Amino acid sequence: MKLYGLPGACSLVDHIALQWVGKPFEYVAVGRDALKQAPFLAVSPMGAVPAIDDAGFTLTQNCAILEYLAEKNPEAKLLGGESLKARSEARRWLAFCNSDIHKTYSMIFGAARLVSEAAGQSELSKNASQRVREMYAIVDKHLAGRDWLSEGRSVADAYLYVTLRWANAKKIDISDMPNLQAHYNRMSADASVQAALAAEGLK
Ligand SMILES: N[C@@H](CCC(=O)N[C@@H](CS)C(=O)NCC(=O)O)C(=O)O
Repeated sequence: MKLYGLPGACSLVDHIALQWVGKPFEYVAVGRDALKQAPFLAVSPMGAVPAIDDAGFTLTQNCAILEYLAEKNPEAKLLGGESLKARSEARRWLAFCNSDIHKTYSMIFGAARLVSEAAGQSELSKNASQRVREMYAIVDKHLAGRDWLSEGRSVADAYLYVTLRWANAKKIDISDMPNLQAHYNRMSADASVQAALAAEGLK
């Protein structure tokens, strides 16, 4: 199994998941320029990470990859438990992280791709940051009195964690959200998370 990623990007979610699975895999860091060049485009037509290659089977789109890893390795309980309720709850928060939180960050990271004027870019970035905070407030409320988004630890927790690293980088203040901060600390203390970060040259 090969995982194609960019250090600290959303592919870190899959990297953490593979560490939780605990089976051998290879992490391939794709350079920014290589993303849009033919060899990688043959794997990922959007020129985006994550992508996996599992014995010749290539797959893109983060949720599809995470579901693939979960189905292939049921013993790792990557969907937060065995019950339908636990798995559905993990999928709910996975979708929220991927389709809502992540895509709003894409407007912050990619403001210059979407708007040409500097003033417009900074307005987009400011408003998207506020929107991210509103989404985090929903997650903070859900996490009250619980350790994980679903019944047990799941790939949704890894996704939330990766976006919270972006919050730090983009100075999005979550100091008024104690449950979210506790979740971030819980994930930071996880040996598999630390191993994935170290392998990507991060801390
Ligand atoms: N819908 C895709 C989005 C993936 C995505 O946005 N990847 C980003 C990194 S977090 C990327 O590769 N960006 C490079 C680019 O688009 O140029 C998924 O869920 O996998």
